[in-house]
Amino acid sequence: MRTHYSEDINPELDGKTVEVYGWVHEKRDLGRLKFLIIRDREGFIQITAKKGITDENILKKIDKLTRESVIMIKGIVIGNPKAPRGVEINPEAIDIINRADSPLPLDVTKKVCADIDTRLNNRFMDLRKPEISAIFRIRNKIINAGRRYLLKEGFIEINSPKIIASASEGGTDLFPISYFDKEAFLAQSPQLYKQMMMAAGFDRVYETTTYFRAEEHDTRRHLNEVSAFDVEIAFIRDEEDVMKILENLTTKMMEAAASCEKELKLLNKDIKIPEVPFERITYDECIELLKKYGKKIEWGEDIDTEGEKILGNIMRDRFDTEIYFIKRYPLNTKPFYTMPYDDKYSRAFDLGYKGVEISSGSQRIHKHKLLLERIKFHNLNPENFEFYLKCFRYGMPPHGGFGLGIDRIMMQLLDLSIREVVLFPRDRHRLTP
Ligand code: AMO
Repeated sequence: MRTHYSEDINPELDGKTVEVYGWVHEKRDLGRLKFLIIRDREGFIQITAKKGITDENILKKIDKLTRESVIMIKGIVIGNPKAPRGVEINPEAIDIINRADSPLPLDVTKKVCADIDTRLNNRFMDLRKPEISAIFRIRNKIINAGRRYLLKEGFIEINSPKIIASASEGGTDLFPISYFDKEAFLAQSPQLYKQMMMAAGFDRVYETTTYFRAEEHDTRRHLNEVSAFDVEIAFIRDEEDVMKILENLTTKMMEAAASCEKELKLLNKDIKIPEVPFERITYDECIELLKKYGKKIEWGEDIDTEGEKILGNIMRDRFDTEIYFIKRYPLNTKPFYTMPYDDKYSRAFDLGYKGVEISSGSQRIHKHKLLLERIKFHNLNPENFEFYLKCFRYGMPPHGGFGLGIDRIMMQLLDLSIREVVLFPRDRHRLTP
């Protein structure tokens, strides 16, 4: 049985017998002295074997070991100022649990140097690097912090279907699947279902969910399978009530990331915690600002990737903030369920972080007549939405919500590409591993 993780072994344990399990990270043979560096989930520990002192059988086993083999070492802790962290183990027993083949498909001892495709093709190996697993420990922390915050605020976690019969965000980005004798798709969003939960009287729901998006993008910020927090809140006054939850949720997630000192040190990153409330600018102010910086966007057009990037720089330089809301978008650019502000504008918002959209949301339409009008305006067939529209005829409270991309917030927190913060990313070219 494991008695210690590597990191827990310190000079104070001098003389104690310990049992550690892990991978052979490095092996050095200096003739009379043989060193092993064992890596486990928490870090490294040096094993030092000496001819004349260490049992001959153990020395022979060490000779046969290949890098990345899985082993057990039982031995005595020795405080030694020359060893890494001032401590090493003199082995008394070694068990080669599973010998690794060589050569290795990827060198775990090197800092990130292989290209991203080689790394992703050998992801299990890539993830053995402490600076890579650090990304996923941070990810774990921010997801947990998000959940904790939402639960504390009275949200109920739901699981909506991922096999659906009709689109929620418009029809073009759906992956069709074969579903017996029917047409079906992978869900691009829990949108319609989380809204239906408002009619069901759940008041506040969230889902840690997957979006499947058949978008043709091939960029550092888009994937075809996305993780997100999807949130919906009833009895709101307007979109500002939703934005308050989103800015608090984001801050809690960032605080959790900032608390991962060991991981951030490995990644050489600092995280700046924003102040609440976040800066808010309108879409119109946004295109005015962009125009001043030489980026022309026609009113009613989406702010493209370049525009988003420039805006991120403007917000940093002029408003001293990395995170900001853009609100009051033109109505007709937003999905059918978005509440109008007036004839021209909507109650939709996006959350930008260092020049990338990490979340979008809105107050929703809760009146059946208006919703039907907007569905028709978007050239969608109301018959396909009957199961959803029905909820609006029998007591639907005012409501709103958002989707917060977990992959997006991670990539922006750590200034990495989206493929690096997802275990097994799915993009146009990658379906395995
Ligand atoms: P939207 O489509 O803007 O809104 O998605 C919400 C958030 O999900 C993330 N995201 C993506 N991340 C990586 N790759 C993609 N292809 C991708 N698509 C989306 C982004 C984005 O801000 N139903 C609405 C949300 C709502 O109003 O509640 C929706 O899905 O971070």
